[in-house]
Amino acid sequence: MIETRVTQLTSGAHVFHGYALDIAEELLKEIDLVVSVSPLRSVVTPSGKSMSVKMTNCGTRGWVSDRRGYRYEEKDPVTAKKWPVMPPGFVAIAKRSGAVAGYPDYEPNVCLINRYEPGNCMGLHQDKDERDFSQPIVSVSLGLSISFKIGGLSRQGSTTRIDLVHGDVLVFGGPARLAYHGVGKLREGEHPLTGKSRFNLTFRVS
Ligand code: MD3
Ligand code: FE
Repeated sequence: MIETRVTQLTSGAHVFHGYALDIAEELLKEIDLVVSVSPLRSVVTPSGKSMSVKMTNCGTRGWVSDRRGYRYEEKDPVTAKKWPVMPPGFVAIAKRSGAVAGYPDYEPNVCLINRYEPGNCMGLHQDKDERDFSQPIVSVSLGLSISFKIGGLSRQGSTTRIDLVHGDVLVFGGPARLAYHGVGKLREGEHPLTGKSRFNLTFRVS
């Protein structure tokens, strides 16, 4: 990688534009492998609403949601087996992204895979089900673009908006680790590598 354009969204939140472009096709093949073992599924929130985005996980634990709450589980409740191992391309992009953002020892144990189809969205929320907030979250966007919003530590207050495009990597550490964030509705479109969809990988230390 010869140069990386970086945009700071808020204190601790940075976009590394196109940082995963060189590995995007490998990541998409690896997503297919993970999904063939632990399929994408829709989940309900504790209040009983179904999330529009479909999701699965790989790594030593996985984020799950049902009427009982949000939590990490060692086994996939759908297959009753361990989650798939994190594929090598996932490990590579997570480590490279942590390092470029100033976290040279970053070793996430979980990757949540979200798949958006047109009309799907994710409302403003915090990621606070993990056990170590000193470690950043790395997010990789693949396929169709989406509008992303990030605010501060309270739901009220101003937000910053940016379009996330194929290959973008975001790193959220320090004060941004617990920031409110969400994405708008995925618009209709066709991406040469993903068709009518967007994938987001979020690497976490849980
Ligand atoms: C800022 N995913 O899975 S990615 C999520 O596009 C999630 O699928 C969105 O929010 C998506 O929890 C947004 C960017 C992102 C991910 C995690 C964050 C931003 C974040 C955690 C803390 C602060
Ligand atoms: Fe989130």
